[in-house]
Amino acid sequence: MDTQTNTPEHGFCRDCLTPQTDVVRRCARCGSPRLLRHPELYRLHLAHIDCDAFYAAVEKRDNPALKDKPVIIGGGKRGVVSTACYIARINGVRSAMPMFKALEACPQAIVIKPNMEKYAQVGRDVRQMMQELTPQVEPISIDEAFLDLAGTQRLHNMPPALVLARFITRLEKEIGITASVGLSYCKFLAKVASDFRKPRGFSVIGEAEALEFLKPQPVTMIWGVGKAFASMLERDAIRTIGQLQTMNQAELMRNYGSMGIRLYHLSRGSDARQVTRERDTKSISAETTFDQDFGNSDDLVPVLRALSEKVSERLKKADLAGRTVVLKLKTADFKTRTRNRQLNDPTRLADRIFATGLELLRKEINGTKYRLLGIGVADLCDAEKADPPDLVDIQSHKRALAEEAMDRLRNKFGRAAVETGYTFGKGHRGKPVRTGEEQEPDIRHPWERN
Ligand code: TTP
Ligand code: MG
Ligand code: MG
Repeated sequence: MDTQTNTPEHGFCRDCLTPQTDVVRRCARCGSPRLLRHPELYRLHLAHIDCDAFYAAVEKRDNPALKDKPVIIGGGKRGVVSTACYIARINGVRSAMPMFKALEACPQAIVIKPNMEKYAQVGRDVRQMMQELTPQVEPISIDEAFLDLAGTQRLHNMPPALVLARFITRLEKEIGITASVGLSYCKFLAKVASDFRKPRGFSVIGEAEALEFLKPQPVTMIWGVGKAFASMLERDAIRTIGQLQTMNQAELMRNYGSMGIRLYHLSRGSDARQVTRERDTKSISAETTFDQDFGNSDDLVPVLRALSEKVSERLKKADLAGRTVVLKLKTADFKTRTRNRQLNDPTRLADRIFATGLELLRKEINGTKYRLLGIGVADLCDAEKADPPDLVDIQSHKRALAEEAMDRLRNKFGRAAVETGYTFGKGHRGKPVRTGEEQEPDIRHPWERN
């Protein structure tokens, strides 16, 4: 496939992904009119993906009888529309509209109360699929994220534009909802593009056309220009981005302070913000509820060791490390105790997590019986900053090296290949009644957080 030359007529079919080298109206292979062409199509790699009428789409997926009906998700405590499907939108229903108004506009609408847990789960499923495309995924809310696909051509054996189109077909088939894609060279225009032809849109804004594209657009298209700021600009008779393009930076700064700098750059399609991968996971932990209560170290320590290894494994997989070790215990009478200790340097090593956890645990072994034990790390950061060679504690450095060797063996031969003295033969690993997973990052809209 010739995906290197960026000739304007090159493109592909969004339904069957077949390359199109002639300017035709329909795909030669499947007949679909959904063809995508753009001179910069195979060069651009920064994308914004946003699901279409997200909550409503999930409800329609789960009840096919709703497919061709106007559906409104809302009601609940605040009595406003959370989202309306596109059929209801044709009738004038909008997000945040009071429900009585929405029903005036569209009396035949079917109103469904939001099921946040379900939407959050679908949001996580979508995000996980995104992470299979690139580690550079930055979730913005429950239904949208930025993705930087730079350098992924070799992994996927196709350019980012095609990877994205394939992703959308997978989303429709496997998750059962639709989304729109914006592809550009910067975050600002990728986001603008994804909003451009909803639903099931795929818009491309290239570098060469950015200035011309932005010229006639309203100032509200600029990130951070809300109603209040727009009316301030309106007082100065500024309505379009084109007008901002004619003003210099000093003038904009004089009139609008720090916002002036943003107006200057974004109006010219210049946005240097990088896609930063998701790092809002608060902590990574693992816990076990026993099938009987335990109070002595012989029983508790091997479990602590096994859980520390699990936490370390997850940290290593996510390329993260944590500075605070947190021990959690639940007593036989269901009281929860958490104890934590901050380390000098962030760690991702099972050995350090275990050693710190053990110090904390020793103080709690006093005849009390526990039904649950957990260990985790918080204050997460990049793995690069973790576990610097410890000049004072040579032993600990040696143990770190040994652990890395153990990891390599485990990767090669499986988890059970290497047992430490603490867990060997204790058999606790296979026995947890319930095991807690790491905390999920909060990808809800700010207004959904409490
Ligand atoms: P959006 O992506 O803003 O909207 P949407 O997915 O419903 O529609 P679009 O096709 O235009 O992207 O928000 C995602 C979800 O967040 C939405 O389905 C419901 C929720 N939401 C609210 O609860 N209240 C609101 O005011 C908005 C805008 C969204
Ligand atoms: Mg959306
Ligand atoms: Mg959204």
